[in-house]
Amino acid sequence: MKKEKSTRCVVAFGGNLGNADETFRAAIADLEKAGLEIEKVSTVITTAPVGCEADAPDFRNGVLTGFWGGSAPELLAVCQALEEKYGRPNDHAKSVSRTLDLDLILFGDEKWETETLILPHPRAKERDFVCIPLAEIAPELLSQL
Ligand code: PH2
Ligand code: MG
Ligand code: MG
Repeated sequence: MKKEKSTRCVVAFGGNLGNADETFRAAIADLEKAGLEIEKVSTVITTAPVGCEADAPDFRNGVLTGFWGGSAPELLAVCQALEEKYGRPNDHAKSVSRTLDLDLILFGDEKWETETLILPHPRAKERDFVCIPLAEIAPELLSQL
């Protein structure tokens, strides 16, 4: 059940290096330990790389919905710490293959536009690898992208 004062949010996860499904399982368990109340996790799908180097391996992608008791920047910080924990360098460019990418897509109906956080995620609605899994678990949120 949804906790009082918590915000329903969407986190997308992706990766194309190492055992991505195993990394996702571990990272989602860590998100729960950090206080994210997981509502639903989508099926993980294999997707062709978008905007990456020509020889980049296929990605595995999914999304989850959950409830978070803190702020959006606090959840972003947890996501970034987990990206590092699972082997992704901090100064990583968008186009580079990675073990784990955790992107905050929606945080309630909050709009953010800072150096480090833009919400809703600015590219999510053009990305099938976000929209297809989101349509599976929370189709009512697609219109908020
Ligand atoms: N992430 C990117 C760039 N390209 N392509 C796919 N298929 N899946 C991703 O998660 C992805 C991407 C930058 O975050
Ligand atoms: Mg991303
Ligand atoms: Mg990212």
